[in-house]
Amino acid sequence: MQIMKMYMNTQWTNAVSGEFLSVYNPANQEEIDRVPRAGKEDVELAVSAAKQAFESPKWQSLRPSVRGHALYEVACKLRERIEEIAMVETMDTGKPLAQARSDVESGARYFEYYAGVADKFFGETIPVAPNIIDYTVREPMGVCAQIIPWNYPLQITSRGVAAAISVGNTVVVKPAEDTPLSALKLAEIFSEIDVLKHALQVVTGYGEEAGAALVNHPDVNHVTFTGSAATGASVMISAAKNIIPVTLELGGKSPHIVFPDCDLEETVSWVLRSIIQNAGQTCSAGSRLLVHSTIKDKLLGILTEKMRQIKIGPGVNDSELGPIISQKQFERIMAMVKRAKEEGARIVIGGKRATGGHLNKGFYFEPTIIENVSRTSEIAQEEIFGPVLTVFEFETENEAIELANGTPYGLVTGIWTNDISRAHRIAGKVKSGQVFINDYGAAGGVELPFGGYKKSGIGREKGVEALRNYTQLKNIAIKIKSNE
Ligand code: TXE
Repeated sequence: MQIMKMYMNTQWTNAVSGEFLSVYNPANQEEIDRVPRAGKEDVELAVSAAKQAFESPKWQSLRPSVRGHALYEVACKLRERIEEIAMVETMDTGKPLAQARSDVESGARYFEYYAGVADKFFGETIPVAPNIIDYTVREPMGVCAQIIPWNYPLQITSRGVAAAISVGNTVVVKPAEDTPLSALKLAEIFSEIDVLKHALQVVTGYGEEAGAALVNHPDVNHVTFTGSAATGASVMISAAKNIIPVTLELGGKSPHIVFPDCDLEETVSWVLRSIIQNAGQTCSAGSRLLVHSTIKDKLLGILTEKMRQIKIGPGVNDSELGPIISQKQFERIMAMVKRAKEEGARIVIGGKRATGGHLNKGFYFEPTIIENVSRTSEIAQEEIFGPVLTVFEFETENEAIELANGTPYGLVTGIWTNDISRAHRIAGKVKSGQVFINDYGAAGGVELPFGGYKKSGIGREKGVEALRNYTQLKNIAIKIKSNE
């Protein structure tokens, strides 16, 4: 067990109160580390350091290409330390090591990508009148606060931090209390790079304490939040009081829509992967299977067989399905499945805690398929955040679209058909921020804008689109005097 410090103003510090919070390995519930339990005073120091860093003449006079080059150095250092940081992420989140490695690589990709756009996100000239030259410039917001969840800590921290810094902001990160370690590893990397060492502050602590203090701080100019819709709403209320913009990436209830003319093997493999990955604790998890009645039984037969073979266990053991992050989250999944059963749902496979040997030390949930549920029931409507797939059958294209759109969320949709006209028709009608046709993920796609319709969020992250969040537009008009 290690006692860690947090990072602000280039220093490693304890909380002003001297208090700590414990960090547990979800695979066995053992305490692995303690990190400072930051409160309002610590947030005050972190925001003040970020503001000072932003306003410093050194930061203000940096060429964008120099910032970009420094971000590229972060990417290189993440890749150099991939094994070490992946292990930290696995111990902290419980996720399989292969997934954690892929998360570190994605983190590196974000830094590499935003390193490249640092000097390529520019304004426009606007034709107004012959004697007016009008142009726009994109200026950084200032101090950006980023509240990170526990499901993809390093990836989500990297995507926000890299984008915000690439266009000249400085950042205060508040990682989730369950998983603060990889953000501190990232801070270690920043501390080694002269150009960037003042630009990032990492404050560890609880959401209601450090998180709330951060999003309410009057010197914060933008908030990025990834987490639950309920907390997202409260973050938005805080931001409203200071009239600052928010980017919210919230939950989902994303559907796969499967037609009889799909490539069945390929479809099954992605449906499985999108609900098993990270034990279903993924905002874009494909948690609803909408399948045409004529292939439902065949598809469920293959899927169930594949689910039976999933290797469940601690992430360090090369498993495919790791533990649920915490007892609280595990109980939430159990309770939702129980309520579904009470309402008459049929459990096709799973539906309970996975036990036996070392599994008893963590909270593991069996890969689960549920059917025969009402379209308005909780399990059909609400994010479950576990490896639980709910199945619905449809007859017509319109019914599939209605089902797909029939939840409060709208993050991702997967469409599986070889009829390209049908795929395009549906892509145009589903209310979701991202649509995959005969795929689900587009190879990670740091380049692609990502975000939700409806309660899945506000704004877009990833890609060049994200840079709109982190800049404000200034319009400048110059009158040209006539020489007559
Ligand atoms: O989320 P919270 P929880 C969903 C998923 C999950 C549910 C609950 O359905 O089952 O949310 O998870 C910080 N002011 N997602 O309770 O509370 C907190 O410290 C400022 C989807 O863990 O939203 C953490 O850093 N910050 C999701 C972060 O918010 C506050 C990922 C997320 O915690 C705060 C995670 C406050 N008042 C959960 N209260 C996704 N979109 O991927 C908490 N926090």
